[in-house]
Amino acid sequence: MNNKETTKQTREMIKERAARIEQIIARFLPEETGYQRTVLSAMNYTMNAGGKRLRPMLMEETFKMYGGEDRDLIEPFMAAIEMIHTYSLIHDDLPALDNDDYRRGRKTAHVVYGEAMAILAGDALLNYAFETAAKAFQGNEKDIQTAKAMQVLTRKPGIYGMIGGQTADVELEGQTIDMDTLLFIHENKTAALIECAMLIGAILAGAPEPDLAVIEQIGSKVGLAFQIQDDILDKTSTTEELGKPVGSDEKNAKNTYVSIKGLDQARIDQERLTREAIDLFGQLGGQNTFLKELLLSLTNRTH
Ligand code: GRG
Repeated sequence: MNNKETTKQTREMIKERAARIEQIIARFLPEETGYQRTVLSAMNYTMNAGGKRLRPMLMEETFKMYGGEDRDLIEPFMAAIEMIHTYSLIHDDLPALDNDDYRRGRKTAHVVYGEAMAILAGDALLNYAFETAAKAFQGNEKDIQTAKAMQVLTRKPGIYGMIGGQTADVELEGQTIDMDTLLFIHENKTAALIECAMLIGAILAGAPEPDLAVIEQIGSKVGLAFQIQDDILDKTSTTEELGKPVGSDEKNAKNTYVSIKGLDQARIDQERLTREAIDLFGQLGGQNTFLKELLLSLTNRTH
């Protein structure tokens, strides 16, 4: 799983899946018509700017791991989670928050559409995500699973998840914090959405109840590792490679894994967490080799 040949093959598989996810997302985006077309255009502008599409990919692969086949169930949720993620990026870049001008290699929504419209586009994407996910209800026995997936989609990005973490992150900027507080921030602002993606994939495929707790733990470790890598790249990468400004954390006096533990320890912990996540797959009923390779590839991601 670690040799170069597999890595190249995995990279190609990731590219192929991301391209298919682009097509799925495109089918769920709103038409830019009517008096509200400016906000619709701002939503689509950031949704269409690319991005790795990691969350829908993790959702789909977890779904497949449990033999999920019904595309009408999974695809609305795949589009929905990318909408929620994209809303969080639009709001995170606003002048009142990180005040960043570039994202996904493009000018940010508030630079192109103005601050008011960017706020509305973020709000609209969050709401439209639930409108989109609700399309998975089919009026049959599967609706019980869909309702359970919907509960996860409403909770993990909220005050007991992403918004909760973001609140502490913003409020504690410039202050010295301990590791437990940083872990609260990272677990919630970033890992919660990764957990959300994987849990929904498992639930919609009918995974056994005991597996869900393990999936949540995998998502938590992967999410933390993912945020540590984000902190590392903000320090070591370039704007061209990342498609967003580097040094944003320092500019905003952010507490990061790197600022507390240093680069070397951050790298060690990030790899350890990924390894622990992969090991947890041994406790699951389902298996998906590509999913494990995808998670491993995140340890050396460059953007
Ligand atoms: C409601 C005012 C208001 C703000 C909310 C919740 C929130 C803003 C922001 C969430 C926090 C956040 C942006 C965390 C960062 C998570 C992270 C590492 C994002 C980058 O994800 P990638 O690398 O991005 O998957 P792409 O562009 O590839 O999709």
